[in-house]
Amino acid sequence: MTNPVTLQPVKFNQTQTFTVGNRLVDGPARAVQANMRRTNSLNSGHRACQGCGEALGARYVIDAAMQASDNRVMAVNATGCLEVFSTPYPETSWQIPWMHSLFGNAAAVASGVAAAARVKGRKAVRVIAQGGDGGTTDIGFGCLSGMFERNDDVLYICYDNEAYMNTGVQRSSATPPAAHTATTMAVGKAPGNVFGTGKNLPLIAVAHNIPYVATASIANLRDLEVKVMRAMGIAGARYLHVHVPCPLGWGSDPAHTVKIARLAVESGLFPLIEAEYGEITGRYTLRRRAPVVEYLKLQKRFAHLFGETPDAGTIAAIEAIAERNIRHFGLA
Ligand SMILES: Cc1ncc(C[n+]2csc(CCOP(=O)(O)OP(=O)(O)O)c2C)c(N)n1
Ligand code: SF4
Repeated sequence: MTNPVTLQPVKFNQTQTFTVGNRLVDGPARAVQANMRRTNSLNSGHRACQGCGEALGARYVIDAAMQASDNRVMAVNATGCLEVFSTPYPETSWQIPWMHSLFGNAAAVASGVAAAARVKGRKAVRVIAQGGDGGTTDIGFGCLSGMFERNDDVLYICYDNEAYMNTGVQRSSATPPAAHTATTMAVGKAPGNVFGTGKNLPLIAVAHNIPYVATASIANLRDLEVKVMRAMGIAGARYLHVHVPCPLGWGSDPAHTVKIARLAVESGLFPLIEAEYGEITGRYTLRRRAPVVEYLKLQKRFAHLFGETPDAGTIAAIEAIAERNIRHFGLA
């Protein structure tokens, strides 16, 4: 299916940033969050921590999904921070039909909701599933792979904060090498998460040859919106993996959330790519190559690398990961 959604670069010369609030362009070309008719579908009053990247990402995702579907979104949410902070019983911040699944079965529940909508003839209803990296890359992985393999008509969004944050920062298979968590070695020769473990879920999704896969970041919110809208215009299984820094789990200043996300992208550690039917079709090329250490130094989970004698070997190994991403995806 061809997809007409295009990204109009933001042209605010005075800001030189990735700002999304472009109110000066014509209505239809405006960013969703700059549109007076945005739905505010993840509304105020939720209990996310100050500076939560996941709350910011979900807000942009859900309003873009609503705009792209003429407000006909049903969402299924795995257990995790997003679910817990948005729905303290008996309240909810969601302004859409929203269902809490178990921790590991959001993809399967969403597949069932999409099938029910189809059987009922509700063709306009669009189903999304949401989960954290633990719910997606670990316990929910089998259900998600099945959803991909059956090409179920669901957009699955993984909010990747690189650990199980809701339950106290345990390691997941998306935790990066050397990062300290509650369940990685705190001291010793090589503290933090071990190298060579974990999964690259965006590439695993690409290997399922599904219609659409993309990575996105709260560092570039307009790009995130556009990818959601593209995905919503495609039928079948789609996967969006969004990088969302977590001040509590990463030990960072809440004011630095977007800065840290940007450093992850601009250093090459978190590549922004798109793929259709198993082929890489889009990549974000780096504007200014940022040093990996700038990214690491803003987070206490990497503080053990920067003692009196910095751990040059481990830092170089992390830099090599960024280098490989840049080479592999052609980002420079
Ligand atoms: C079967 C099962 N095991 C464990 C839990 C406890 N649990 C709830 S949320 C969660 C971690 C969620 O981590 P993640 O999916 O990464 O989302 P985040 O909170 O980081 O956004 C865990 C372990 C559960 N609800 N169900
Ligand atoms: S623990 Fe992290 S992901 Fe969870 S609400 Fe706080 S900042 Fe957000």
